[in-house]
Amino acid sequence: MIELYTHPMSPCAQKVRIVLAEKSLEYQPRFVDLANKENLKPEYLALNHLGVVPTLVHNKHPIIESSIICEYLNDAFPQHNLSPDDPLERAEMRFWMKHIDTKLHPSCGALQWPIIMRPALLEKTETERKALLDRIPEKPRRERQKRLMEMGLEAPDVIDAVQVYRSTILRMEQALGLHRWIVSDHFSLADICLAPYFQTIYQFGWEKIYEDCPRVTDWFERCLNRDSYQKGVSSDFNKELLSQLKEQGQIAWEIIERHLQHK
Ligand SMILES: N[C@@H](CCC(=O)N[C@@H](CS)C(=O)NCC(=O)O)C(=O)O
Repeated sequence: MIELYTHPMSPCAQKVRIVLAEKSLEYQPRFVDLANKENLKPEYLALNHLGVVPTLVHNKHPIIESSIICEYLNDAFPQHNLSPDDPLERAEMRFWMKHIDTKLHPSCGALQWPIIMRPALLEKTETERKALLDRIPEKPRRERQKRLMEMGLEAPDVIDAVQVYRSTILRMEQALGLHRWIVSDHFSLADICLAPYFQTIYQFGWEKIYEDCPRVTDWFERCLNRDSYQKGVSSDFNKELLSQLKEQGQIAWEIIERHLQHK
């Protein structure tokens, strides 16, 4: 029995959903309302003390941290292996996964959160907002959300985020010149863990950020066309939602473009 605590727009939850689909595993999705901070309720914190999605529950054991969940699923369900046999390639895959967790993920949050989550919090009173944000368990995340709450896309975090995205894209372009997928000619967890961060670009219509990188363009097209991506990610984005996100993305693009030029 597998349960996944998830949110449709969470890139870390999307990675896990792609792995589940690659492995043809059935699971029970449990929606966590992040905009209303359901992730900070005691019953959720009892499962995941960091108060974030995703959380996988397998045979009643909660497993947290998206990259660890992806590796866990790959180990527990060995059919259709998503990790290279070669130790060097496996190390390279883990390097990408670490880069994603420590750098690309917070960057994606800085770009996406002001557009997706901030509006719901703005509807609350200042006291309610403060009370909710004060409950975020980890200090760096708490402080960052407060900055993003106050300044939106003008927060300093957003400048760094755009630069991290851009340098990641350039490194991917190099890697994809050497092999068909990120770490070898085989699709791996490195591709799975990167792809959702390009969903953010795609849903907001920010593809200009990699328009000079033909290999990255082709790589994302190939990810997008996989059944696992369609099932794990695209199925949550209907036409209406996509056109609403594109509209919001267009407004934000002006700021992103300005940050791209920031050296
Ligand atoms: N390192 C964690 C990061 C998880 C994370 O930041 N999740 C976000 C959604 S993508 C979340 O739950 N945010 C809720 C919040 O910040 O209040 C992982 O990879 O699982």
